[in-house]
Amino acid sequence: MTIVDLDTKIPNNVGLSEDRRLQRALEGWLPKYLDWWRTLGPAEHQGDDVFLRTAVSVGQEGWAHFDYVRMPEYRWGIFLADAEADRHIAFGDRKGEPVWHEVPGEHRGELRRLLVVQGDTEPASVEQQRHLCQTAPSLYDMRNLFQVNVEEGRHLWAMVYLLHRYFGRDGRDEADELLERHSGDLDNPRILGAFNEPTPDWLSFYFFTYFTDRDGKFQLASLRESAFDPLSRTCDFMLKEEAHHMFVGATGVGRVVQRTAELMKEHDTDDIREFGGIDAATLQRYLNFHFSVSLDLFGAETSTNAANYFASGLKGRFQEERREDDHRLHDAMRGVPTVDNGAIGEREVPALSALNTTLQDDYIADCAKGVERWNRTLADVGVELHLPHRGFNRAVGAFRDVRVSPDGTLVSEAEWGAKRADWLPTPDDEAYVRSLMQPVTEPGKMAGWVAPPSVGINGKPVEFEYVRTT
Ligand code: BYC
Repeated sequence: MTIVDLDTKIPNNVGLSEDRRLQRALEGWLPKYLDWWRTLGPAEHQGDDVFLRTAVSVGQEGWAHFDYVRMPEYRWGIFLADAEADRHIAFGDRKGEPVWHEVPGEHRGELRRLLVVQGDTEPASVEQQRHLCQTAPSLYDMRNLFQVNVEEGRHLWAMVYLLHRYFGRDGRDEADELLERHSGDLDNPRILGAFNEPTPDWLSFYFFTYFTDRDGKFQLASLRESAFDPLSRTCDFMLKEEAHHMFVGATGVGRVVQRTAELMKEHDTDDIREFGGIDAATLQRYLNFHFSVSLDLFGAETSTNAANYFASGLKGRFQEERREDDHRLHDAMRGVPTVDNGAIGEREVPALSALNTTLQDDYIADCAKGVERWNRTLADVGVELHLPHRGFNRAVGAFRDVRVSPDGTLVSEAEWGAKRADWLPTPDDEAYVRSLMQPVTEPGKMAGWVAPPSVGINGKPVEFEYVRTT
């Protein structure tokens, strides 16, 4: 069990005080991070007490502490899950060899790239969400937003630690650049597409945390398999925090769906806007948007990058060790979607080159579970939500140059233009949703478009004062 040091400037269980150079370098990055947090973190409430969870340990029990804290004073720490004794590489050409505790020279560039892409998403999401605190539907929700935000900040720290510790000067430069790119910045944007989209309202936030944070779950789970042990242990611990982010998305959308169903029943109509609800058709369009931009985050269906990451042991598959195959995939084949001669089809390719599709399949199956749950709530009022076809509204991969309807039919540009407003959020939807975004800051009160949660946080009641607004 690693020693947890909570009394230093940077709480950690990585023995920072024994490596003065590294400690000084990270302490030098800290003020830059805090500047970024103050400028591009939550737009308000930075001076308020927020009831937050702080990671203080990595054990099975009691790894987190809940208390009021002002966000800039949050104790962002560096935590690696406990090392697994005698761990061996579970996949790829070096399967069975001992895992690495340093970065092999030949994989330096690829590993750095993976850390930078992962690290870049964390502050990006905080930037995307910075204005949401001004329109929170309740103090409970505002607190959950801030919890997600501070933990994305900690996940940035997790990647910055690895960059500083294992990549020398290049790593330090990359760590600085993680604070210099900004979501939506025309000159210096974030690396991946979905992280440059705005998150202007709470409906978008709930769908973002459901779909986009879930990409995070699957990418982190793949990186947890890595032969580079410090990355594996870092991701292992990040996944603990990530679970709450998906809870926020799943229950957030679930609560909106519940309110929608209640209003439809009460007024016996689909058109519940005049009663202050979000109609199912609008929910479907938001779902279509967030699902499709999140699918882009998996890269192209076939990818030599993904094949190389796997073969060399850098990035495995979701739940690699539970899979029943040889974990090397030299001879395995699988189908991937294609668009050929005006038709959507499938072709067989080496499974190694199709690993982005394999991860996407696992992701889609996981996404479908929430939709099933929401549909149980909607069953009473006779409507259903659906995940659109994987080719719908894609900017990356096989479908990037074609138009596909939500039910998976190739359509012409003209048909797309005519139907777009049925399939993706319209300016009218966005204006309507925005009109609902009136802040509710009285403890226990809830905006009218979303049902209250069934339980509060950490045993507190829903009406607890989760943020002491001043
Ligand atoms: N946008 O070979 P390909 C999270 C680039 S979310 C822009 O198909 P590959 C979180 C690609 O980089 C999880 N560019 O891609 C969630 C490559 O460029 P180079 C984040 C894209 O490498 C919510 C080229 O296109 N973590 O944690 O197989 C809140 C060829 O592409 C995009 C990770 O993603 C795109 N969407 O797969 C907070 C894990 N897609 O190298 C946090 C680390 C592809 O030719 N990243 N490109 O210049 C990876 O494993 C891989 O980089 C990707 C792409 C899966 C993203």
